[in-house]
Amino acid sequence: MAQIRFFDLELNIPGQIWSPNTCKTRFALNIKNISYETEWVTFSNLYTIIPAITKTDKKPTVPIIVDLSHHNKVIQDSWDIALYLEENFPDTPSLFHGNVGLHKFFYDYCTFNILPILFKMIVLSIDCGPSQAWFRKNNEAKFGTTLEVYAGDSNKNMEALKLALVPIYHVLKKYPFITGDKVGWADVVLAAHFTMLQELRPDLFKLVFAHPLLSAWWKLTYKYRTGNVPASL
Ligand SMILES: N[C@@H](CCC(=O)N[C@@H](CS)C(=O)NCC(=O)O)C(=O)O
Repeated sequence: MAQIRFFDLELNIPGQIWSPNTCKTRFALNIKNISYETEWVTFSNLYTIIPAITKTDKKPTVPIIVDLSHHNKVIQDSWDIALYLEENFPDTPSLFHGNVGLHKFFYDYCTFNILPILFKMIVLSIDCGPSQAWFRKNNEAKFGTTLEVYAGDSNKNMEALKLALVPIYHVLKKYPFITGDKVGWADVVLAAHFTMLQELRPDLFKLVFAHPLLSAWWKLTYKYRTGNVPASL
């Protein structure tokens, strides 16, 4: 039996791994070699499925996990899940390597400086089937404008992304991983965000990952993103 039940978000392609927040939990579980089973929810049904499990009045979001190996404990939010896994699975590879504050800083850096640009790049490519009208209405209310206006100018988005990636290139010039010599939470965060771009705008992903430092790092993180070692290794 799996140790963890993990709730992920499905668009219109069953089993497509794309969501930047749920990928953080998926990749963290992969790094830690913790076994898990995936339950898929959609933008429409997460509002009924998730509160029935979390039993809180917190806004329903994914990821959540149910820890089947620790009395079905339920945790919501990718950051809280990472902290929980680190504390409750101490014999597995570390996500933070003793520097949790630094990882929180990088997590926030990406959340505020990289994810919003990537979201603009993909927002018009999200196909969530029956939830499409809900997705548009919900996000247009959140952004206070149409999705088309929010998406903005693609050249400007690309320039902004290049600028936001500068400190990351500086790290990757010296170290194989963002975390340093070992993979860690910082790599999880960036890989999760770029998985969204790869799945929803592969053309833009190709352009960004033409950079040799990023493409070398992407190959190194393959097994943590997929839970597999590539056949060529
Ligand atoms: N801070 C949360 C954010 C979770 C989040 O916003 N998840 C999105 C999916 S990527 C979601 O559940 N959205 C549902 C909605 O906005 O209604 C985390 O890191 O887990």
